[in-house]
Amino acid sequence: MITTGICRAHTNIALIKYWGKRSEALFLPMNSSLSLTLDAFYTDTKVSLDDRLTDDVFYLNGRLQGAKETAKISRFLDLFRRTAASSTRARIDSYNHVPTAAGLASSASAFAALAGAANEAFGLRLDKQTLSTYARRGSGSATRSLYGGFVEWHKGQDEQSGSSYAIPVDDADWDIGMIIIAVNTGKKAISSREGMKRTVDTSPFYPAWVTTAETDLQQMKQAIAERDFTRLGEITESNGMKMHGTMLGAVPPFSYWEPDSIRAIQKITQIRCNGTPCYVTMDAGPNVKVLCRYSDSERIKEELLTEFSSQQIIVSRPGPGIKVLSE
Ligand code: 2P0
Repeated sequence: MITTGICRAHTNIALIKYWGKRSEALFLPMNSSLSLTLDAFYTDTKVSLDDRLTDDVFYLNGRLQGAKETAKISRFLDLFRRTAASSTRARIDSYNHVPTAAGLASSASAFAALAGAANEAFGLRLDKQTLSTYARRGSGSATRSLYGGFVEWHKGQDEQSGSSYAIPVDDADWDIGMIIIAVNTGKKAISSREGMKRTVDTSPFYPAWVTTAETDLQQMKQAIAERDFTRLGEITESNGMKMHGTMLGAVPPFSYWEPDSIRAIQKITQIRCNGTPCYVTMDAGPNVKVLCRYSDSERIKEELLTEFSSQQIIVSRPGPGIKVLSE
């Protein structure tokens, strides 16, 4: 017998960053974070439970994946198998609609879509908040992809896995946009997992990051409630810069920035000085994301075209939360 579940999840970009774990095993973060889900990038995943299978089988964009990739997915599905008291193996078919040219990590949408599809296939009927705690165990940022618009991921208490979940903050339907400037889409030398661990373990700036991230989060939630775009942008830019600052204090120090990242930041600063509000944020890689009013996005893109090619610039509106699909 085959039982299936299909789910779509969109990726998200953090405006208050998640940087550092207090439990690596449970993916419990040191600080709460807040993101914007994006419409332009998503993953569709189908989980087919098949009692004839002796192992999980994982296809990504139509290609059969190797032992290492499949083991990661199997470990994740084990969480669902445990809850469902099932030992049935699955075939997983996943399609990433994230242009490789965007240089965005797809782990957020990937694990959120897989969690949604597994929830359906195993017939668990877990609510979204609970499901976000499962998605978290695949990749921290996936926690936030359960919901659309602005989403908060609560750090939770102590070692209590169930207390670290996502909640929707605002559906972001008030002229919000994001522009991705793809500076370099190659694989990075230091994974975010490794980078955050080194920062937590060695950077003297890290305690200041944890303290100020909480204040930034409270102020950002107030700015969102008041629909104060300028304040939202200012906090976004400042929080992202602080996260990157912690890495310069690590031993040995490291940075994800490249010369073109700085060129993009300077261009955005110039556009802002000329009167169009737009603010930069960067993740564990060299690509630059720009928070802007969606109504300004084409104008900003025009200006960026003086420095970057049109393939390097992708504009997105806010996106929705996970959606169960049918065949
Ligand atoms: C974020 N990043 O909040 C932060 C900002 C990168 C910089 O979440 O180890 O792939 O799987 O939990 O979620 C990227 O790290 O890390 C990330 P794991 P993840 O979006």
